[in-house]
Amino acid sequence: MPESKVYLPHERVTRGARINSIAEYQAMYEESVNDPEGFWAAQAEEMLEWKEKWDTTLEWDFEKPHVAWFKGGLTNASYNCLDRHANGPRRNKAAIIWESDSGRSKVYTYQSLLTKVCRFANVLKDHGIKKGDVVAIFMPMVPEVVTAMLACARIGAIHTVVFSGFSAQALRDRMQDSGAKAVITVDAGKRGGRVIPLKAMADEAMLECPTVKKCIVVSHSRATVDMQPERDFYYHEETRRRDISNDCEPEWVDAEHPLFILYTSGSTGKPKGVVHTTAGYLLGTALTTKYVFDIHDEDIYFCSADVGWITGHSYIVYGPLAIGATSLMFEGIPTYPNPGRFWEICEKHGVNQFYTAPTAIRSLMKSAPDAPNEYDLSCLRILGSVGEPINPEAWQWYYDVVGKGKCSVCDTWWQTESGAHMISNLPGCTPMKPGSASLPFFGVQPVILREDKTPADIGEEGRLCIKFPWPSMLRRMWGEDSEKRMMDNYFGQFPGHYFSGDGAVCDEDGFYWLKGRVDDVINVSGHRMSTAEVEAALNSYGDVAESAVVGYPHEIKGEGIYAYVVLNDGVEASDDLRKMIIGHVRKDIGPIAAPDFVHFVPDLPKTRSGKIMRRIVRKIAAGETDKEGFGDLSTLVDPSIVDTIIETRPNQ
Ligand code: 7RM
Repeated sequence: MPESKVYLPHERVTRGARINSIAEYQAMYEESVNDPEGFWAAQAEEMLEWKEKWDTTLEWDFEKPHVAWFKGGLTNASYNCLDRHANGPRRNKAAIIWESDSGRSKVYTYQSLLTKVCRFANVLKDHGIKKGDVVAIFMPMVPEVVTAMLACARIGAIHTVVFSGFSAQALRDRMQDSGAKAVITVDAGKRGGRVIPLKAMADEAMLECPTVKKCIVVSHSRATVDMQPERDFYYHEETRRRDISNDCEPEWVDAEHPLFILYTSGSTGKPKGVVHTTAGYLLGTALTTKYVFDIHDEDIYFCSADVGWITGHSYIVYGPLAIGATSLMFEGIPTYPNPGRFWEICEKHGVNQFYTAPTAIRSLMKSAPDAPNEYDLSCLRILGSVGEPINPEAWQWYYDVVGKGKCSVCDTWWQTESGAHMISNLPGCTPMKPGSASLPFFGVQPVILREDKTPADIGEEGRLCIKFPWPSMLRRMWGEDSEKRMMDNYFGQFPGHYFSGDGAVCDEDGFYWLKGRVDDVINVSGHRMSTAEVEAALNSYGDVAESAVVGYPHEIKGEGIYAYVVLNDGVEASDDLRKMIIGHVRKDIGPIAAPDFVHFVPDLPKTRSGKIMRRIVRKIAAGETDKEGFGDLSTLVDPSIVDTIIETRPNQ
């Protein structure tokens, strides 16, 4: 491991921080792992409000796997995020500040958000949605997306937010898999000045989703849309109805009642529906928001993620609102109308905590390295990073130029499945080593294992596993065979442990260094993408015989998508065909899955058992041409194909 610089938190961050000495962190961490049930029970009492207390704090068996926290307890996520603040001194505090693509902003107080949520919850009930029903949400970053999520939570319906950058077909797949009863969408989305016809896409998806009986449309862009009678209703018309009440008693649900499903990519072609439950998830997001971002009551917190991803769920909506913070959400993109947009927002609203992804940092560092100096960023105290390992250059720019050397950079490692931060420095106490996510959060027990399941040594790379349950962890996979899929994906590889899919090293100070995915999942601009999923899309194109997709190092995106494509006999490779194939993947999955490279090859390097030798295609994609480093090629059916592929590699 390279010798790294170490930075101590600046005195202005430490002063007033909830935890400002490493000894205090250590003591609390020890307590959390020596008596996890006692620790989490105390936190659950302090951080959440309960209609009724739970019977058992924890049930668990990682061999099955089975995990339940706070069973028998009754609560409601919407109540915890809204009512308890709206009924107290935070009544008129901003819950959500919404900044539009074009630079307008709107403020929703706890009180006003509660009323909106109650009215919309009543609308949903009126349309037949009840506890346990699944509601798909296909919306961009408009304020109503928060209302929609919390309205579902209020009545015990399970939301499944589908990223608005996905295609109609991706939406269809997720609505079919989840058995959604309704979909909430907008007429059209606006991003970076572009208009995306979301309602029309939902229409296309609904053609093949017989379970979806209702579609509620938020009017956002004044776009004309087709409205099908009995099925489609406008949000503004429904929520303004005179027979709709301002009050809606929350549905008190068991702690383990599902709060939402979020689809994420695994190593197979089909996205998995990760199920999160109410109390544990809310507790995990609330506690991490409190300690990792050290949010105080007067702070303004800005997370630049999209609500279509777990980061938006946990750190725009549930975590911040559960602790009564002000959460700023931004409709647009970092480079429109110019690459100073984030910094302009930070200045305009006096942002204290800013949370974004390394890919955005790299892109802004490259396109406008001095832009942060043109704005007053003196309110910033904490700079968060998430989605992939942050490279030391990007870390340094974030720390020096954005943070002026006076902010803590918090590198937060976690996953859709973990629900909340797992490994991160705490801003007021943990020394920062650029590129290391540093130390485990309270209650998190990581271990690094070798492939033979024995523990790796200090400094030795292995697989990052977790050996004890944490409240915000996924509970199951939506759909059939949940236990088997949980075993296959997470608990089967290292019996008795949750396996994250990431490689990592732990150094002599106990700091964790993440090394990226060790499975067939690639990380493109912080978005998880399964290579098998992109291959399935490529293979469904008529002229394509087969394909192999791998990630390759990309300056801005972290990893780019490199596709090897074998065409059917008699089909000529051409630039037009390449464009058509890329267009097909965009339509099938969405623009984020479009290959950066399509390399037409006569065949793929396959072993006698028919497996594509992935390490070879990975190396060639990364630009390696020296076969010496390729390892043993003798098991290939036709070793000469390797030369052909190297010779035909297009220039980047
Ligand atoms: C939150 C999120 C999860 C995968 C995970 C890692 C990678 C995320 C970091 C990171 C190194 C980080 N959820 N990852 N954060 N790697 N350092 N701080 O991204 O489900 O979409 O992706 O992302 O590989 O397994 S996710």
